[in-house]
Amino acid sequence: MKVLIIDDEKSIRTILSEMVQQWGYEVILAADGESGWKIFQIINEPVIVLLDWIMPGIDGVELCKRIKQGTKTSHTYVIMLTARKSDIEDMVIGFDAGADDFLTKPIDPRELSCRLSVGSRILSYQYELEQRNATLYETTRVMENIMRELQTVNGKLKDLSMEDEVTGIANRRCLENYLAKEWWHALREKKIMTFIMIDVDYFKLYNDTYGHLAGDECLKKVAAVLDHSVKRNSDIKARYGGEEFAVVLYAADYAGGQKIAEKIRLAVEELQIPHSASAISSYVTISLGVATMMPDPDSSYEMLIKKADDALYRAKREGRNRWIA
Ligand code: GH3
Ligand code: MG
Ligand code: MG
Ligand code: MG
Repeated sequence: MKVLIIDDEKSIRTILSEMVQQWGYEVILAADGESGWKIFQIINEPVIVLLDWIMPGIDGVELCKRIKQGTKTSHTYVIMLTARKSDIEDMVIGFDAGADDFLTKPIDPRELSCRLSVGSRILSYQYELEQRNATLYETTRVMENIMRELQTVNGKLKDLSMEDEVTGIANRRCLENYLAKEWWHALREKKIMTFIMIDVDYFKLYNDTYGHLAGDECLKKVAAVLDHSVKRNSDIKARYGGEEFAVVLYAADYAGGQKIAEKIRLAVEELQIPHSASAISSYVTISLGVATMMPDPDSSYEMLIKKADDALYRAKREGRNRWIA
């Protein structure tokens, strides 16, 4: 631990310095307030300042104020040295200036030793606390950065998600991926692709009557029907958007596609989800458009989707709760 002794009297500096050094402290001497202040400013570690009260130029109280207003306050323990028998008023002035402790001249070595120990103890404690705080601060920064990274990653993962959040079946992105891959697969293997576009009938009225949450529940039930009705791994069932779903069958023939469409239509009807506002039934129903294509180099799956969409439109026009192929 460093001890900075600032006193204008050479004899006192000498006596203090000898004692303090003998107890294992590292001593730095200053002969007046001005040089004491200069030296203090370049010390960058915990230091106990033995500070004479009465000095020409900058006196002890003034210097104490400067020291304690700086940023190194917690690294600095100031013991004021006063020549007078310590009177309360002086003490108040000194403590107001930021002094941590007092010693009255002539200085008793035993008292000085004790007070230095106290100062040293407090400084070490404060220093350690500060180091821990700095570590804590650093850790917090790191944690904050990690949290930010995690959020970005989460966002990216969400963007990459292949699942529809409401119904749990495949989402539009997943369907597009499937089509992009399986279209070429079917082209190579000369297999038929069947696309079934599905739309809930009068679903706006359903929401208006039962509320949006009930609407979501209804969509989950319809999705579950698709999930149960289409089982082959080479097929896919997906939420296409809003209240529209799509089923793609790989290598199903024309009749097979229609059979699945009817199976799905019937299964939804048989759920008997009440729909009092529907113009065609007292239950929720769906309309389906079925399209079939054998991929060739001049066609694309977009054409298949368009065909299914057109068929769905006709199913709607022709009365809903039906499939058109
Ligand atoms: P149509 O028989 O002609 O299909 O009539 P429709 O009312 O079903 O069709 P429209 O396209 O007018 O309305 C679709 C409704 O689906 C409107 C929208 O509020 C609702 N919808 C879309 N996505 C969701 C969803 O995720 N949850 C709920 N609850 N409703 C949805
Ligand atoms: Mg003096
Ligand atoms: Mg629709
Ligand atoms: Mg609809």
